[in-house]
Amino acid sequence: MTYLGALQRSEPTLFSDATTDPEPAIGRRSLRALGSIRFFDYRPTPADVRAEVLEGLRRPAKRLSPKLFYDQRGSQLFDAITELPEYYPTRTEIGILREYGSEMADLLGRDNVLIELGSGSSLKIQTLLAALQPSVYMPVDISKEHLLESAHALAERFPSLSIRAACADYSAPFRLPLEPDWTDLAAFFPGSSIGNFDPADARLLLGRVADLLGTGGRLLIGVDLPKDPAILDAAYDDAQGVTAAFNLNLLARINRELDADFDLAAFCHRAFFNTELSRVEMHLVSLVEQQVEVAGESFGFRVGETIHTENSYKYGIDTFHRLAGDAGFVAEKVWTDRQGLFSVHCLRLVADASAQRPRA
Ligand code: AVJ
Repeated sequence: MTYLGALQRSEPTLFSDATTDPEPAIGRRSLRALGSIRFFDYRPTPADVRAEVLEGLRRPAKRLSPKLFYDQRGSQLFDAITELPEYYPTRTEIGILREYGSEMADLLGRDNVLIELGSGSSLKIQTLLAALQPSVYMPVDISKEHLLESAHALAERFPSLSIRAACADYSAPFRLPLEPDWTDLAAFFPGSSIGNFDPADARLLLGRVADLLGTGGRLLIGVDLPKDPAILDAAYDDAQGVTAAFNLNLLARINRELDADFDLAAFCHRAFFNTELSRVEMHLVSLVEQQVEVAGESFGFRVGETIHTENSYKYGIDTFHRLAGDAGFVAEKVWTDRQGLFSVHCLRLVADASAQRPRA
């Protein structure tokens, strides 16, 4: 198996083990009528998910990766979060994309292969597609059903768009269904999903994106800015309890998929801004002393003990530029909203980053 990197484009048989689903089972719409969607499945296996969950729960400070939020239900709950009055990032970023879209397209280049990491519902890209006119749009997301549904909805709105959807976990080295002769690549990484990685892992991920793009490649990336902790606390602990349901769904998912017996009523959602580390943390707090069985293994919880489920780092503009610089990117332009809540950066890869960086 070859991962993202220099070898990738010169190895034609690379993706022969991907499954291309000719007619995904969502509704009765015919693929042929929708133009071109191809689907590639590089999802983590159930065994991978089990191993990762058990590893996280065995730690003295229990943790679970935020990528585990996004099963079908979790993706729906996330979409509901993006519409909450308290959750400013989505609407703020979309406002920035609407306002400066044509300028962004000028910098990113047109008629290229546009890769979106964490595409979710592919709503944001729709504000840019008319300006960007990519030759291929490649959404990458870990949530299979969500990715398929979004690709179909997009194909209906943009019938001439060529779509290659890849279901993959980009938090580790990952593959993409690229063709050897595709040389003009650009990447879009919205939503401040980069904030889910701690800075060292964020550097590694940006480095993998750099390897993929090659010198001269452009990355358009959304980054949430540090701000009044009261705004952040509300954004991650909304009055309607949607974020709490999103966090607790992680336990419901583990119950469903890993034969576990988490009692959802025995845990509660906690979110707060950690000023020192400039990150919002989300935890699930055990309300009682309890034992939980997961895939045949027993885990003890003390009263008040937590499972750390998410970090969402907030980077000032200069701090983010230094981080991206470590992966070989230079800042071409940064846009923010008028209130200074959120930023969108256009970065350009100045040199062959793989030559400069130590390999992970
Ligand atoms: C998907 C990483 C952008 O960190 O704001 C929203 C996820 N978690 N509410 C974020 C999330 C709780 C979100 N990102």
